[in-house]
Amino acid sequence: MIRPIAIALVATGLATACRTPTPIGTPTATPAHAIVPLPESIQISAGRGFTVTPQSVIVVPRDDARVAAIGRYLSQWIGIAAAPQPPPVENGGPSIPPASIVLTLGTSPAAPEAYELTVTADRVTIAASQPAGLFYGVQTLRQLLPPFVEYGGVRPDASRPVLAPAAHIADAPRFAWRGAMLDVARHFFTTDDVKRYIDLISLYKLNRLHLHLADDQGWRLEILSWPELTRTGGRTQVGGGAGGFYTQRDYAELVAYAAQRFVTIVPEIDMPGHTNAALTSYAELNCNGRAPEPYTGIDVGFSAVCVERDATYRFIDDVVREIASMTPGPYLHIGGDEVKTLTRDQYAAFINRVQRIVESHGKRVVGWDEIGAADLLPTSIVQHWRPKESPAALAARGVKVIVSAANRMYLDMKYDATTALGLNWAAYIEVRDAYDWDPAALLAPAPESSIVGVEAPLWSETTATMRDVEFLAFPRLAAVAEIGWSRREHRSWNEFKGRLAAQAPRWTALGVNFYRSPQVPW
Ligand code: TNX
Repeated sequence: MIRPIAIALVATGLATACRTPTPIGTPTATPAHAIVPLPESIQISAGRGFTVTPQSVIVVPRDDARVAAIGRYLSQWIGIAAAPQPPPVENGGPSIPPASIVLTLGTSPAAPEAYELTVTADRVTIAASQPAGLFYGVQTLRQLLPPFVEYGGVRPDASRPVLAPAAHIADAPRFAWRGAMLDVARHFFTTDDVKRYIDLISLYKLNRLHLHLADDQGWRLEILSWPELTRTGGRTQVGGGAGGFYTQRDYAELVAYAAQRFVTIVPEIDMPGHTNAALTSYAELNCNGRAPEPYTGIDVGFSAVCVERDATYRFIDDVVREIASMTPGPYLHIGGDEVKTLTRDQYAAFINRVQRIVESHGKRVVGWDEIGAADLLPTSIVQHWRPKESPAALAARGVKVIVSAANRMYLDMKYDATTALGLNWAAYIEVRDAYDWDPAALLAPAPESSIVGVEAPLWSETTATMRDVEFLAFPRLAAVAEIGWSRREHRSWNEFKGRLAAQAPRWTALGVNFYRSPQVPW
């Protein structure tokens, strides 16, 4: 039996919703709903919808802090009282007040991250077997509500009701790994910037934030046993700006913020290449024992730690140990890309040794697809990025793959030749290019189970501010989210572009600087 804690809503809207059902897949200028990513099954009915009223409560089970936190998260979008109320008890048992939003954790739906959302005139119910499922149910409900809820702290009144259409949704993701990567090394982004990115990606049910924490141009995470990494290596960025870094406390704050939104932080320390910031901080990591000058350009491939020196492996062991101890998630990304100064044997031996270091600190290796040249541990995950290297051969070896194909998923690629920001070495990627393809085709004939999921990297050579980042990420990140979550056979560009257009007022309310692609009927 549920013993509810009631969270009172301050709301007065009383209007009703009336929608006509529209089958999924029908191209339509005014979609029946604008949920991104597309749920597995959705029925919107013409009946009276749900309206938040002054009597509405968000009901969460007692004694479950995780679900209570999800209830508080939902409350911020719909104008809310802060204090939980004791359960109203009638006839000796708890009763649920009218116009409630009820979050229940049970045994069904059983699939990881799955949820079921039912909206009727007098109640909204979200059911899941894991808190993550409840969180995704809440994100879906948020998208059924009017875009103005995104301003936050809305106090609805009768002239502007907060309502959701009557609906039944049963939903679960296609892939377990639905990621975004932010390069905080080429340009530094503050903890507030990163939190904003976490907020935006989690609206679309992405669940991994890969932070590219070290590269030639900057080292961004405090390592107590090697303090010059941030003291020296943290002070630069592309173009010569001041750079910056996260203290271990900042990082813990990011990990916690992400966890509340069911996002796992995946820290990356790129090695053996892309290491000039470390090499300039510590002379002993260089084969010639001399520290190079700091680097603020955008070339790649010129740097590498000295793979023949013991100091290098002491350094890596210390760095991995400290990061592993601050990272509750199971993954540690070791980079491994674009090394032009080592032989193949040197490179493979280095990756083999680093894999064992990472494993000894209890973490699972993720690396860019070049690490396929090493003897991969069964737990290691390869991140496919180079368009010309097929990941099918890796999958045939039984390797698990994250698909980040640069010509489809790199958010730092320009939309077209006129885009002011970004690069174009892999492709121009308009919104349709980002959406209208499928990762399973890249790995065929290997089964879909070889794919852990998808991830969209955003390299920051050309992006200095969050405004820049948002312009490249939106709307393409929403396309990536749908590829990661929704079934291939349910996806169609013609239908998607209508739902994408309907995100615009939401993004405007959130202050997102998005690209108004001519392909989308905004
Ligand atoms: C390739 S993707 C890189 C990065 C660059 C990016 C720019 C990868 C593993 N390496 O170092 O920033 O291209 O698009």
